Amino acid sequence: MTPPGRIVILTGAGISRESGLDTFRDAGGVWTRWRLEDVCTPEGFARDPDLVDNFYNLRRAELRGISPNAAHIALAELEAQIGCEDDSFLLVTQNIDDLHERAGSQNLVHMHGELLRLRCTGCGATPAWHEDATRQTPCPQCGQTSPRPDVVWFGEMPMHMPRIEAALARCDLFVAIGTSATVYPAAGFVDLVNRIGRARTVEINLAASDRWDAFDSIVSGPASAAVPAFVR
Ligand code: BJW
Repeated sequence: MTPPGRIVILTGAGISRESGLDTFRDAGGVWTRWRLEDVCTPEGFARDPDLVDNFYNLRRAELRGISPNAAHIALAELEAQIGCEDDSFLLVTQNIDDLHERAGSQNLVHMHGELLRLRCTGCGATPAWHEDATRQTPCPQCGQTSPRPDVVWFGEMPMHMPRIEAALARCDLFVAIGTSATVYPAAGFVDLVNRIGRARTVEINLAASDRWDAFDSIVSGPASAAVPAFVR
């Protein structure tokens, strides 16, 4: 691909599907096995923190023994090829897994947080965390035992929004990969670009998302084939 200028890539659970992680809303997805009200809201955490710890411990365990796929690698190669000074290439992921990092991506933001970090509700530190967490897990910074997953639940503000919105407003190409576009604000990024930006917009997905008609073009197919073909 001839670099078209500034690029913002948005990824969702579909990009990690072929690495072995379930999506949320497809058949057999995470929300068919867990009630999101129980494990993905501040209210659910207040009601039963042990259940939420268990949910994220299982999700953390799923990361062991899996690898980035060709889609993650193609995005890391694209970043290396065009550089990322001043967010000229910004990878925004909704995913809390670390597969983009493992593929070599550097200029990325996790707007829904990171599975391999805890957040201390006492001092706010977000230490790296690869083990099972319990209610007795101490914060390495302040020693308090009040951890929560460093993830964004429904009703909470996604992370890095000013930086993301600034990049969307001035990019030349916006590509959404493997996301159902049901969860806001990410689902509305294409509208923001269409309203105040200038970018060409492309959706890459196995099946058309809820917002397919807001994009200039659609690429259908599994991410591991469609993303390398698109970026090369
Ligand atoms: C493949 C593939 C392959 C499969 N190749 N593709 C009413 C209207 C509008 C908004 C709201 C509303 N009521 C409430 C809201 C707000 C709410 C919201 O959007 N709710 C909707 C459900 C309606 N949003 C929030 O609360 C957010 N916060 C917020 O809005 O704050 C206020 C604010 C105001 C102003 C500005 C900014 C903010 C927070 C949302 C937090 C979401 N958290 C989760 C969990 C994170 C931690 C964890 O993982 O446990 O994030 S929920 C879950 O959904 C996770 C995902 O990141 C997110 C999106 O899912 P994703 O990635 O799209 O996955 P799927 O499964 O939905 O789709 C997979 C796709 O892949 C499909 O399209 C497949 O076809 C495709 N696919 N295999 C390519 N091989």
